[in-house]
Amino acid sequence: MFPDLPTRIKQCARDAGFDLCGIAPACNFAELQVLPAWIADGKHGEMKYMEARDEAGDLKRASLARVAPWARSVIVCAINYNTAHPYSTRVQPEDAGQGWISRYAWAREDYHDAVLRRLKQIENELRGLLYATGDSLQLRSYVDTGPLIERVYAKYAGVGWIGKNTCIINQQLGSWLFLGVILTSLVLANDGFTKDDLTGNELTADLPAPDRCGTCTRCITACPTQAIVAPGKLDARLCISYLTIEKRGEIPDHLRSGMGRHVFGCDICQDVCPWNRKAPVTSAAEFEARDGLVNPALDWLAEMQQEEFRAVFRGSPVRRAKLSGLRRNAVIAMGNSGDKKFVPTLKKLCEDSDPVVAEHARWAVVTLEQTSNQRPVSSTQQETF
Ligand code: B12
Ligand code: SF4
Ligand code: SF4
Repeated sequence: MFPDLPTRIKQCARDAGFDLCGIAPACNFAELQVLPAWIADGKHGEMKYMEARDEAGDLKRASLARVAPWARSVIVCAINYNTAHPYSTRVQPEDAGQGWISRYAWAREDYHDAVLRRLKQIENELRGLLYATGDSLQLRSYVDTGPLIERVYAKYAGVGWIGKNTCIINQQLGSWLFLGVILTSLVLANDGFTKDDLTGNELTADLPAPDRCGTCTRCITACPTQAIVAPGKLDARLCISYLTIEKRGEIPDHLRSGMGRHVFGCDICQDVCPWNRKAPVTSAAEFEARDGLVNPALDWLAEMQQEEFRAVFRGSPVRRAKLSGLRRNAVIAMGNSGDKKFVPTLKKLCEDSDPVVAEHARWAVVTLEQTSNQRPVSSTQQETF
C-alpha cells in the first residue's frame, strides 16, 4: 500500500481542480434505508432510472455492497460552481417578466463532463502511483449516474452535511457544489473512520460532517410548491426542478402557478439558505455563465425552434428538458409573470404545432387575463438577507 494514500488522493483532487475531497467507506449507511419507501410512495415521479434493480429485485441505489461488492471506499469530490450573479430570490422589477435558469445550468460546459474529466485525472494519477507498487486496483468514476446516492457518501466523507433542503452544505463553501465519486477497491482506512470493518454493512463512520441547520427552516418555508415535505425529505413530484427538467408532457394544473418564472431547475431552497450568504465564487472558467442565460427573455425561449435550441444549448444540461419542455416551461412562466405584454405571443402559441406548448399557452392566456397588470410578488421575491 502506498504510504499515506488518502492524503495523496486529496492532493490529486486539488490538482484536478476540486475544492473538496473526502473518503467514505463503501457501507450501507442508515440514510440509504429511506430509498425503498421513497420509491414505493412514488416520490420519484417519472424518474424511472431511480427504480433500477439488481437481479435479486433490490434497488441498486440502496446498497453499494450489493451492486459493487468489490468497492471498499468511495472518494467523494466536490467543486464550487457559484458565479457572481444575484440569486433568483432577489428579483429586480425589470427581471420579473423574465425567466430563471438554475445557476448550475448557465455553465459553458455540462457539469457531468467537467466533473468526470477531473475524476478521470485522479483515476489516472492513482493508477500511475499504484502501478509502481504492484497493488491491484479497481476504480469507477460517476457523476449522477452511478448506483449510489452521492450525498450520503459526501456526508460520511466529511464534504458537508445533508441540509433540510436535502442538499450537501459545506460550512465554508455553502451548497453550490457539484459532486463526483470514485468507487475504489482500495481500503483507505485511515481517513477518520473506525478500522474494524470496511467490507460491509455495519460500519459506523465517525466522520459525518456535523449538521449545522439547527432550528432554521427557511428552505422549507420558501419552497413555493411545498416539495420539502419534512426536514431532509423531498417529494420530487412537487419540486420545480423535477417539473421543469425531468417531467415530460403536461404539468398538473395546480402546480403551474407555484413554478413562478422558473424555466429550468430551481434555486430557491439554496438561495434562501444562510450558508450561501457568503458563498465564494468559483475559479473554474467552464462554470461562467453563457450569454443570455441569466434571466433569459421568456418570449425568446417560448418561440425557439429546434435549430436554435441545438446551437444555444450545445453541451449544456438544459438539453435534458428538450425543446418542447423548455418552451412549455417558458409559456407557464409567461402566464405567471402578470405581464399582459405576453398575451399576443401566447395567443399565437395556442395554435402551436406542439400540443403540449399549445395547451399550456391556453392556460397562460386565461391566467394572464385573470390577473391585473401588476406583477405578482411572491414571498420569496421579498426575501431579505
Ligand atoms: C434524482 C436527483 C434529483 C431529483 C430528486 C432530488 C432529491 N432530493 O432526491 C430532482 C430532479 C428533484 C433533483 C433536483 C436537484 N438536484 Co439533483 N440529483 C438527483 C440524483 C441523480 C439522485 C438523488 C437521489 O438519489 N435521491 C433519492 C432521495 C431518497 O434522496 P434525498 O431526497 O436526497 O434524501 C436523502 C437525505 O435527505 C437523507 N435523509 C434521510 N432522512 C433524513 C432526515 C433528515 C432530517 C435529513 C437532514 C436528511 C435525511 O437521506 C436521503 C438519502 O437516502 C443526484 C445524483 C446522485 N446520483 O446522487 C443529483 C444531485 C443530488 N442533484 C444535485 C443538484 C445540484 C440538484 C439541484 C440543485 C438542481 C437545480 N438547481 O434544480 C436540485 C435541488 C433540489 C433539492 N432540494 O434536492 C446535486 C446536489 C449537490 C449538493 N450540493 O447537494 C447532485 C448530487 C448531482 C451532482 N452530481 O452534483 N435532483
Ligand atoms: S428546488 Fe425549488 S421546488 Fe425544489 S425543493 Fe427546492 S425550493 Fe422547492
Ligand atoms: S435554509 Fe436553513 S434549514 Fe434549510 S438547508 Fe439551509 S440552514 Fe438548513
